[in-house]
Amino acid sequence: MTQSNTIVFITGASSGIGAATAHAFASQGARLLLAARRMDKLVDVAEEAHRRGASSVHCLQLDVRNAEAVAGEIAALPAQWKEIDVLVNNAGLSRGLDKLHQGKLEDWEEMIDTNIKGLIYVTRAVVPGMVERNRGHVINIGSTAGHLAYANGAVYCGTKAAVHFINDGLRDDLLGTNVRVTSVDPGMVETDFSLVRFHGDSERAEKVYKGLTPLTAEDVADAIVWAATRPAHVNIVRVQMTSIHQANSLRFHRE
Ligand code: NDP
Ligand code: 8X3
Repeated sequence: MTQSNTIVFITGASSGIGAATAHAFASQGARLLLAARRMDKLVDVAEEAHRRGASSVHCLQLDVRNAEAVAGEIAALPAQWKEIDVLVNNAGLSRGLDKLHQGKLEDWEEMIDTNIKGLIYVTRAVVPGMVERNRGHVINIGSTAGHLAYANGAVYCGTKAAVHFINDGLRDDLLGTNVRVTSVDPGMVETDFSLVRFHGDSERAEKVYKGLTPLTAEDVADAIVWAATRPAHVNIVRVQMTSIHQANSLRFHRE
């Protein structure tokens, strides 16, 4: 159970796993700091979080790719929001499904800038306060794609492999403090992920989930909240999870 004064900061909270995580922590009465670029969507998530029991909610319009904005917004948080207990580094995306020698540079750059650099910027801004207070928990959203690369996904898989090692390196860096570091690595989850990957092509996005039962955003949120609510001396290193219709990032069962 999360304490009602626990501050949970979730990046990419406007949709999918981030929004579900906000709602799951809201049901535990947490205080929520929600960040994403689309403020209108964040406001909807915040309203639902209030309905579900969040103690309070503060929304931040933030593009995690902008290092200056990340540092500035976090430094400028009102005093009552500064002591972040749980950081969920969830903001991320895939763009395109192409061979490396044929894809678009701007797609590769957007994924690297968001999934790797954005995660590092937010971590760099939030973790010093956790170390100072000697408490906190960083939960990074990795992927099965970070364990096993699939065809046409080299850069996305590479970004999630980077999250895997940044997660493990950070845990080592924080050894001797009471700050915990966890990676939650899901397989296929039905969210806007494929719609974003295919630049809004909904027909192509729907086909990704055809004939199988994917994970839901709520399934992943459940694992995130579980990891965050273990006793303070327990550090869950990694939660790797797939639906029953997926064995790893290459093998699926479709009806
Ligand atoms: P969604 O597209 O539903 O959500 C992605 C979230 O990331 C949105 O809230 C979006 O907000 C935010 N985001 C993207 N770019 C930025 C940015 N530059 N700055 C701030 N926020 C940003 O997808 P998911 O919920 O599925 O994805 C969440 C995470 O889960 C990602 O890291 C993804 O890689 C990972 N993941 C997803 C899986 C899946 O199959 N769906 C499986 C494994 C991992 P906005 O656009 O408003 O900024
Ligand atoms: C998202 C899961 O397999 O679509 O990280 O890349 S997958």
